[in-house]
Amino acid sequence: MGIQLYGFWRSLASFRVRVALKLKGMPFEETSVDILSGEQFKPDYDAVNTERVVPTLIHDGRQIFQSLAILEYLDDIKPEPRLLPADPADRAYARALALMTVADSHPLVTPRVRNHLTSQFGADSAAIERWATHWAMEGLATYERLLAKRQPAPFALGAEPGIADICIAGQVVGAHFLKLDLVPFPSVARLADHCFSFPAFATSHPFEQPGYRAQ
Ligand SMILES: N[C@@H](CCC(=O)N[C@@H](CS)C(=O)NCC(=O)O)C(=O)O
Repeated sequence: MGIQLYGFWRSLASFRVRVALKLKGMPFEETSVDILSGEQFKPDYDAVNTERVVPTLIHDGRQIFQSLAILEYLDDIKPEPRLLPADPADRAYARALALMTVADSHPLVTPRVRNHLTSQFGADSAAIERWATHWAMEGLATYERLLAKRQPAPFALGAEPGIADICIAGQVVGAHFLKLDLVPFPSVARLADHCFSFPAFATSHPFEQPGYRAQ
């Protein structure tokens, strides 16, 4: 039984898992769950992932969810090429960079947060855009400060791409959606350009997925 990914073209977390699978050369089939129309709440998907978010990876009859947990699972079942470095301090740094997107920045701009801002606080689409732009810029600025202290060479932790690069590239994908200028974030922009020169990153971009719709 092959690997199945439940994802959505627009989802940054699905992007992260697609890149990881492609870097590791693991073929997969993606099933789309339209999180904009509420398919994540349907009973069929609730049975797959009762958190009601994408992505979910199905492997060996197991349901694995949360993109960072999926990335680490993939490293466990297929260690090469490694997504996490072996050195404990480097592992901690890679996880820290990854979590800035996964835990700090991205959760603030998900559909459930945008919908809540609209339904409970009356935010219109312009206000939502300002909200998303603010948190996207905060994330980029944080990454810029960090990467300026430890310059990517050429990836965040050295010669090979890993979880940090995947998550930083995802933060830049968020900037692409918002059409943000990356000039104030030169280290981030350089790292992202390098990432997107690799097919695993480029072909995983939301704009390249079936179902992509321009805003
Ligand atoms: N921390 C989770 C985030 C999962 C998540 O929020 N996914 C979004 C798409 S990127 C989603 O399915 N949102 C549905 C919603 O907000 O209702 C991960 O990294 O997998």
